[in-house]
Parts: sequence; structure tokens; C-alpha cells
Amino acid sequence: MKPKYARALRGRLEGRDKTRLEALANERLDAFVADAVQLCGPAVVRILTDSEADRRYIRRQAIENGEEAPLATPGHTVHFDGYQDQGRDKEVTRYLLPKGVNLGANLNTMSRERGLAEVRGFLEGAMRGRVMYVAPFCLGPTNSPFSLSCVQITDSAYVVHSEHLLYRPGYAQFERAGGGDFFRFLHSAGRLEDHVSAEPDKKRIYIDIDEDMVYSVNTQYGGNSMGLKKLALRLAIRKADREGWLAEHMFVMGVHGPRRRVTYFAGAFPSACGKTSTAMLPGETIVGDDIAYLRAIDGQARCANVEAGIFGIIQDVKAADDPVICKVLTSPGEVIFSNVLVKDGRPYWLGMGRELPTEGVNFSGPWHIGKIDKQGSEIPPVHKNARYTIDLRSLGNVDARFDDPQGVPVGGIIYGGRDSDTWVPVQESFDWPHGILTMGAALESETTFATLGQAGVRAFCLMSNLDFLAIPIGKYISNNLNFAGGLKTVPRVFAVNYFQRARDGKWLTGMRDKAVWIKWMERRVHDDVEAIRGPTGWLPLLGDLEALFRKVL
Ligand code: SPV
Ligand code: MN
Repeated sequence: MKPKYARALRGRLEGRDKTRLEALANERLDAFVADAVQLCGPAVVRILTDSEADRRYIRRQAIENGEEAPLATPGHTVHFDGYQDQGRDKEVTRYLLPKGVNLGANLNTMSRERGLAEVRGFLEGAMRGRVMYVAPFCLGPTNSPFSLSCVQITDSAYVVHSEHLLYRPGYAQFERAGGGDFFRFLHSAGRLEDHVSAEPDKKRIYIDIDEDMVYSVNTQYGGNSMGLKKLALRLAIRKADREGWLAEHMFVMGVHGPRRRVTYFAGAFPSACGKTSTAMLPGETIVGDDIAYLRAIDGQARCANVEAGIFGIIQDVKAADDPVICKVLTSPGEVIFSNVLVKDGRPYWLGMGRELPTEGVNFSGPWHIGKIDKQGSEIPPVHKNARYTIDLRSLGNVDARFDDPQGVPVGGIIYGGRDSDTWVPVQESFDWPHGILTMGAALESETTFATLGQAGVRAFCLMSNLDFLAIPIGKYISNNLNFAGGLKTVPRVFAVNYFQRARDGKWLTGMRDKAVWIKWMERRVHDDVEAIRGPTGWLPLLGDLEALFRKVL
């Protein structure tokens, strides 16, 4: 380690932790840790490896420091975010632009100089008296063309614990790969009151595109604080743009067709529009539910789940619709519940299929029915964006190839939005450009509770990735169009909409109908069924749907 870094770390990084950092012999990493220590001023630095002992240590820390509390079921914990910290905060999430760079008017940006001064100002001394965790991770399967190294630095054991469940370990990859490229994330929960970030007005999530680095401060909500989730997606979109692949807000699933055939689909849906429930359809297998990288490998479109777990919306998860998830949420094993209602050590959520207690602890602290917030609004028992965090491998329906270093072949791409009156429930595009433009790029959806702000407002949400775009929109669309150029077989493109309503407001399709749409799409990829040429795409024949409804439901 260079003497200037060693000097900066003296007294804070000692013994085993010092040996662990030195063993990686990575000057960029040394510089990152030294800068974070000088800026945030922690009492001590812990370098985490991939060992089970380190995972146990983090689980214990999260409980000891009060960020998580154990629930009655062994292995289950609950975590609360602040009252004003219950979703991704688009307003304070900004790209820091170096002079002369323009990302277009649709992206939230500010000058790099001003942004760095502001966010580094909020991080100054933010970890005083606390432990700073340095956790290396791998996005995508390890030892794979998809692998991407990352380092999360944070003072939150909850953040590291969540990332342990959601991502592959990365220390061994740093040992193997030496000093290659990696993404850097620096997070501090900031000043805490009752274990939650106490200064929401100083919440900032700033993305330094010049340095592949993200700063996040005065927030705990996973989507703002876990670097590896949507913050890494933003950096990956830029890296993919430079290198000729795609980073998408997509699930990946295996759909089981006739004669034991498995066809893989990648699907982009805005948050809270049926993405996880599609990936979790009974009888099918899940590869991932949120973020996928797509690459052309030997002329074939292949994709990999960037993650290894699920940070899922818990509202409406009930045994009748989601038996596989429900089993994990009610059995011993590692689960973090966030922002649910807790009473007598049991978690409760909206739409769980049973009556909720009239008092308990929730995202507002001790709660009772009728409790009013500072603005005079009644506080609901559970926040709509309450979530569960689990390891994918705890699910009974995980696909056999979920960890395949080569990813899985992509048979079809699906775009889905929340659209009460326009899109049909399922259709196929005429070809790749038609699908990319009219189904992906033109996707419109009603806003949901997954981001702060008003829900139910119809907005463009191209490829369900607009929130995370880090390059100009036109460039992103042409990258998607061009992707097919490197392929021998081009994936089919489909559009679905589960949210059509009649004039009287009643749903026009049932919750479970998506199980049929997906089987129809699987048949179409193999040309097993014909379709009608409609004005906006290929539509199913009634007879094929009738047969599938009988068989599937
Ligand atoms: C989403 O909102 O799309 C999520 C959760 O997957 S978050 O981590 O907040 O992005
Ligand atoms: Mn998502």
C-alpha cells in the first residue's frame, strides 16, 4: 500500500482488516477506502470477505446497532426506514455532469463541482464513532463474461446484510482479477434518531459518471442506499453503452413449454406493475426478478440475472396467489422484512389475506389505528412499498441455470405497463425494431408507490428503465435497436398489460391470466401457434387462448 494511503488509514484499519485490504493489492481500492475514511471519519474500518463468518458478523451487527430487530421466526428480522424515506427519491437523485457533458433534458443532472461539494459536505464526519464496512461484491454470476466488480462502503450493517442476500460475493474476484475496473458506492445513513436517518432534507444520491462512483447520504431505503441495486444499474447502462451490450430493468424466467422445452424470457415492467409476480408464475422457473444484463455471445442473445436475491414488494403477497414466496416468508430462514407492521414479533402487511392488528410498530414508530402524522393525515398500518429481502436460492422454483456463467438464451423480450385503457393484454411485435420502438420505447405507465410522489399519473417510462437512464434517450434506444445486429436469431418482442379496466372501473382481466399470456408467448417463439395481424401487433387466435385457459387455469 502506498505510504499516503497507509497514513490516512492508520489507527482505523489495523490487524486482520489491514491484511485483508493489502492482500488485494489494488491501488484504486486503497485510494477509495482512504478517501472515504478521511471524509467520513469512522472509528474503525472492517474489510469483509466472502466467508460465512463475515456474513454472520454483519447479521449480528445489524441487530446490535438497532437497524434490524429479530422477529419470532428464526432468521427473520425487521428493518424500518424513516417516515419520509419509503421509496426511491427521484428528486434528489442526480447525475453529476463534468463540464461539456450533456445527457439531455429528461435526466436529473447538476454540475459535478457543485454536487460533489454538497454531497461530500453532508458526508463529512458522518461516520464518527461508527464502523465503516467495506464490502466487495460481484454483479452477475462470478467467473463469467457478465461479472462486474463493485465495492460498497457504508456505515449501515442493514445495507450490507441486504446486499449479502441480493448479490454474489466479490472478495475472491478481487483476489483473482487484480486491479481491474470496478464500481464504487459510498453510503452513510447520516445522523440517526430511533435508528432512522434524521435529516431527510439532506438526503442526496449523486452519481459521479466520470468516476463510476455513487454517493448516497441521509437515507436508508434500499433503493437509495444499496449501491448495487439501481445505482449500479445506472453505471452499468453507461458501461454497456461504451462496450456494446445492454443493462436492463428486467426479470429473467424460464417458461416451460410442451415436451419439457424451456424458453427464457426477459421482461421489463415499471416498479409495482407485475414484474415479480410474472417471474414467479406457478409452474415456471425464476432466474431473476429485477435487473438483467444482455450480451450477444457467439451470435446468440444471452442474459444473466445481475442479482442473486429478491427485494420484493410485500403488499398482496398471499398464499393463494404466491405460494412459493409465502412459504419462504413464513418458514425459518434468512428474511429481512422492511416497513411492515410488527405485533408480538410477527410481521403484517396489506393484502396478506388476514386481518391486521389495530396497533403495533410500523414505519412511523409505535402505531395505533387512527394515528395522525405531522401533516394531519392518517398513517396507514403498513407502507405500500413495504418489502421483503430474500436469497433466490431459498425459493422452490429457482431455475436450474440461474447461476450459469454464460447466462441463458433469450427467446423473447416482454414489455409491460400499467395502462387502464389502451394496450391489449398481450401482443407480439411485427419485428425487432417495431417492438423496441412501439412497445419498449413508447411504454406508458401509471406511476406507483415505488417512488415518492403522486401515484396514478400516466407517464412515459421507456423500457421501464427511464428512471435509471444515464445516457441520452436517443442513444439508449439506438443501442437497443442495434443489439439485434449482432445476432443470428433475434428474440421475439411482446407487450402485455395486466391493468385494463372497463368504464365502470372493473378489471377486464384476472390476476392469474398472465399465466396464459406467457404460455402463448412461449408457443409463438417456436411458431407453434398462428396469430392475427392487428393494427399494433400480432394477436392471439381465440381458439388457442381457449385451449390454453383450459389447460393452464
Ligand atoms: C423498483 O422500485 O423498481 C425496485 C426497488 O426494484 S428499488 O430498489 O427501490 O429500485
Ligand atoms: Mn426494480
